[in-house]
Formats: sequence, structure tokens, C-alpha cells
Amino acid sequence: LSEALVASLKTAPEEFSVVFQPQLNLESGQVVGYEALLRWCHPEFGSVSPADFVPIAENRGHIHELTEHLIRCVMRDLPTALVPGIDEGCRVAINISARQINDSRLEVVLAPFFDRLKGLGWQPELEITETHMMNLSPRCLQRLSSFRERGVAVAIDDFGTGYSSLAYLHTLPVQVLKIDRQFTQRLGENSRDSRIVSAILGIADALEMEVVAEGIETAAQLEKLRELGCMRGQGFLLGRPAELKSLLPINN
Ligand code: G
Ligand code: G
Ligand code: MN
Ligand code: NA
Repeated sequence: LSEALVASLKTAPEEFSVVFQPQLNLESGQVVGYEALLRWCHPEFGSVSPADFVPIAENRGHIHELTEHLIRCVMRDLPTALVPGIDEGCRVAINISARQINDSRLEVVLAPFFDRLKGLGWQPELEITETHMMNLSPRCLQRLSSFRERGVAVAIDDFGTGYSSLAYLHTLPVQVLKIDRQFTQRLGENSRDSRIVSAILGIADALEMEVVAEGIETAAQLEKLRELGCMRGQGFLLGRPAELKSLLPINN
């Protein structure tokens, strides 16, 4: 698979595509953002999960190339999606791996994404998993802070699965906590799980961060999240990752 990835990146980049999963305001039902996710369809191996090929790309030194390709796809698709006056302020999030943040080339890789989105009136967002976020060097944190100063949102992905220190969390240049789907998916089974989600919402509130609940699959989970006051959500119930043109028009 490793050799196939390197070969495809070089000779068949069109095998890599991007899908978008909507994020909704849970009160109004409005789309407030999208997470862009990579897909790879290999002629022989078929569809390969990014959970499998992203680590390979990291190890082989090709992760920036993948992100650059993703960004090109996003920029190609987005302008056609924009509904002026309605979608302004919507976010588009991309996932960034740990090794990328350690690399000073990241700024150059992301610059077109930041500039183009802002030109369109959308806000760029970067998702970094909690585990990675907690291990960033001061220099990497400085890099993230400089992105934030340029109007980029930073989100902690899979929140609740790592080992965040609450004392440390408030020093991070982070604006959004994405509650890992394991918490969402247990909602309603017993009151303890509701209290855990409630506690995460409380932490976010105290830190003045926004929350997105991931992995909403059932109406019962959605209802529970609304009851707990969670403002934003994402999941198969609200929208599966899909090509942007099949998701549109979004808010009208
Ligand atoms: O979309 P799916 O559930 O198959 O994604 C599996 C994992 O791959 C998720 O953890 C997701 O964050 C990650 N992923 C998807 N696209 C990208 C990408 O462009 N870059 C990185 N680093 N990870 C991605
Ligand atoms: O790790 P990260 O949160 O970036 O992973 C995103 C992945 O989660 C996407 O690949 C997407 O396919 C998957 N995903 C999104 N919504 C749901 C959901 O409701 N249920 C499950 N099981 N997976 C989801
Ligand atoms: Mn993510
Ligand atoms: Na996640």
C-alpha cells in the first residue's frame, strides 16, 4: 500500500478526492460549516480509508502533498457552493496531522487555503487531535497562535479521548472542542453519559470555547444534545460526508 500511495500521488493524483460533511447549528438547523475529508480510490485496492493512508503518507514524507491536493480540491469546489450573504462566516475545517505542525513548511502549504477562503467570506479551521495537541512544542503552539491571529479557527478533534490537562487547555490557542463520537453515541443509555457530555460543555463554557458534538446518528442523541445546550453538531443523521455539489444548495 505504501508503494501504491507514493505512485498514485505522483502519477494519478485524481484518485484522491475530497468529501464534505456539514456541521449544523442544532437549534436552527442551519449549516454553519463543513469538515473536508480525504478519500482515496485505488484502481486495484478500491477505497482506502484515510485512517490507513494518512499515516503512510506521514512516514513517507508526503503528507504535505496530500494536504495541498485536498486544498486544491476544496478551492475548486467551494466557489460554486457559495450563496452570497447566507453562507458568509461558514467554516471549512481540514484535519492536520502532528507531523505537519512540526514542519515550518506548513505555513506555505496552508497560505492559499487561508487567503482564498477569507476572500470568499468563509473562515478556515484546522482540526488537530487532542493527543497531538497536548504534545506540541512551544514553537508549534506559536505557529498555531499566529494562525489564530490571522483569523483561522483551531479545533481540538476527538476531545475526551486524550489526556488534556485542564490547566494546560486554557493556555492553548484553541477556539473549538469537538466532542468525540463515543460520548455522543452513548447518550441516552444512562444518565452518567449525559453528565459527562454536560461536564465537557461546562469546561468549554468556562474556557470560552465552542463545542461541536461529533457522530450524531440518532434523533434521540440529537434531542439529548439540544437538551444539554450543545449548539453545534455533526454526524450521519445530519449529513454524511459527500461531494459538495450533492450537498447544495445548503441554506436556502
Ligand atoms: O473520513 P474518515 O472517517 O474515513 O476518516 C478517518 C480518519 O482520517 C479521521 O480521523 C480523519 O480525521 C482522518 N482524515 C481524513 N482526511 C484527512 C486529511 O486530509 N488529513 C488528515 N491528517 N487526516 C484526515
Ligand atoms: O477523527 P475525525 O473526527 O476527523 O473523523 C472524521 C470521520 O468521522 C469521518 O471520516 C467521518 O466519516 C466519520 N463520521 C462522521 N460522522 C459520523 C457518524 O455519525 N458516525 C460515525 N460512526 N462516523 C462518523
Ligand atoms: Mn476531524
Ligand atoms: Na473526531
